[in-house]
Formats: sequence, C-alpha cells, structure tokens
Amino acid sequence: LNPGELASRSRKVLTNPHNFSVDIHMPGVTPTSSDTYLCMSYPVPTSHDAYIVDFIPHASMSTVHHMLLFGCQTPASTRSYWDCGGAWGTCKGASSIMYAWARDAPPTKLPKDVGFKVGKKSKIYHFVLQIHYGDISAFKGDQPFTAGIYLLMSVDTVIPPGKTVTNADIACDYASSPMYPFAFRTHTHRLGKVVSGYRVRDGKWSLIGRQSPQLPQAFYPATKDVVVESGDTLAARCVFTGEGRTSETRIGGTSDDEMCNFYIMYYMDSKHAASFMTCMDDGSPELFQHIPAEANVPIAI
Ligand code: IYT
Ligand code: CU
Ligand code: CU
Repeated sequence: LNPGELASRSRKVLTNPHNFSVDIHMPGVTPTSSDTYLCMSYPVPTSHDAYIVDFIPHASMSTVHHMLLFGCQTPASTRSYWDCGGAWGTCKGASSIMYAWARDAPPTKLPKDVGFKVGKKSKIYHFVLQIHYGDISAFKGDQPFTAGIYLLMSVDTVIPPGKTVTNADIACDYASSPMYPFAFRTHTHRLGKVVSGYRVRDGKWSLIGRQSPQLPQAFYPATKDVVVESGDTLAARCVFTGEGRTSETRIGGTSDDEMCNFYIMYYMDSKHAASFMTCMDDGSPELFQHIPAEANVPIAI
C-alpha cells in the first residue's frame, strides 16, 4: 500500500509459488488540499479463492493521516482514483474493511495461519484503498521556510600599526520580516582577535554568536531563540590588533589587508523571505557604548 507513487502490480513471492504479494500504489496522486480522502481500486489478481495473511504499509506520517483497505465486489468508481470523502464512497453496495493504518496507532498483524478470504467465493473482486491525506504541505513545491545569509561587513576600518586594540563596529536597523538565525560565521585575516554579533532590542544586547576568526571559519550554531524582528538593530564588532605591523592596515582583498565580516545564516517564513542582506554601516558610538564587555574578550585558540 503505497500512496503517492505510480503503478500497481502483483508479484510472486519466491519462497512459495502459491504465495504472492500485491502492491497497491496511489497512481501519481497529488492532493491539493488538506484532509482530502482519495480512493483507488485494484482487482484481486486471482479468480480462485485467496487469503490475505499480511499487510505491509508504505506510508509516511508526514503526509498520510490514515489508510484503510476495503474489499468490494464493485468499486464506487471506475476511474483510476476518486474522491471518496463525501457521499461518493468506496464501494457500490457492501464493503468489507480489511486493514487500517493510522499515524497514531501501529497496524494490527494477523495471527499465524489467519487470513482474509478474497476472490471467488468471497465475492471480493476488488481492493479499494482509501487514503486520508492529512497535512499536504509536503506535496507543495515550495519549502515552508527559506534560508538566507545576512552579512555585516566593515568597509572603512583602519588599523594603526602597533596599536593593540582597534574595534571595527557595524550596525543596521532591521526592517524586514522575522528572521530566525541558526548559524553564524566570522571572517577576518591575520589581525582579527574576536568577532561578535548581536541583536539590540530596546537597549538590550542579545548575543547571536561570538568566535575567534583564527579558528576554522565555519558556520557555528547561533544562540537559540534570538529572533530578529522589524525595529531591532543588528550589530557586530571585530577586534583587531595592529601588533607586528609597521603601517596602517585597511580593508581589502589581499592577506595583508583585513576584513571584518559577521555572517548570519537564518531562515524566514517563505511567504515573505529575503535571502541575502548586507549591512555596511558603522553604527553610532552611542550605540556601541553599551556593547557587552565580552565582545572585547579574546577567545583562546
Ligand atoms: C570586503 C569584504 O569584507 N569582503 C568579504 C565579504 C563579502 C562577501 C561577499 C563581500 C562581498 C561579497 O559578495 I559573498 I561584496 C569577503 O570577501 N569575505 C570572504 C568571501 O566571502 C569568501 C569570506 O571568506 O568571508
Ligand atoms: Cu484520517
Ligand atoms: Cu577576507
């Protein structure tokens, strides 16, 4: 019993030539609304008496709420599949329920040597599989959430030679739909000591992530539950040292230049998602007066 796939067929089980299995698939069906009931029929593939001794469900709880298998003399429709939620039912006349699979309960196994009689004498010539598609979001082409990157980068930092601490500060007001950060990455060249990123809301600074850019510059998990909403400010600080340099170091592409980057990897509701945003503003000194002291504490490497 396999909803959502094409073709129905029967095949012999090799261990015993009298045993066979029947695959009953939904014929390429895509339910278009939640809580749809769809049925398809499949002829009992023998004119003799036969017994069903086992059922193997192939369904996922993420899409299917329940599956019922009925036996009928005549299905309610001759179409490959039909809507069997309303008055248009499963069978013309009598139907016998033979099997049920539901997300909430494990299916019952038939005891040894027990089988449902189908075929000739039973008057059951068709199987009708009814599927209740619960949540259909898995059938939709688009994802419910869209990932994106928010990059905070400095464009104008100048690091004086020999000076042990130079801060590169970046901040922007956030004015888009809610953003859920789940990872962050820092990037500087040789002079970066620590890079930190924050959400600032009503004067309160919440850490999104903080890392040494001298460690592998991977995406690391962000602090959980720091949701960024319209009206918040995003702020980042890179701490540089000018030790070992004899001239000013500026932002640039070579390894003797520097960079100050804080990347936020996030997801957003797909209905109003923006997938790449950049902040290149310096942020006011008044704002950065209140940055937590940890932003200037070096990270052991
Ligand atoms: C001047 C600077 O900071 N460049 C960074 C950030 C950056 C990334 C991208 C700038 C732009 C971009 O399109 I993507 I304009 C920079 O080059 N960072 C590197 C690269 O992204 C590989 C890094 O490793 O973070
Ligand atoms: Cu159901
Ligand atoms: Cu770089």
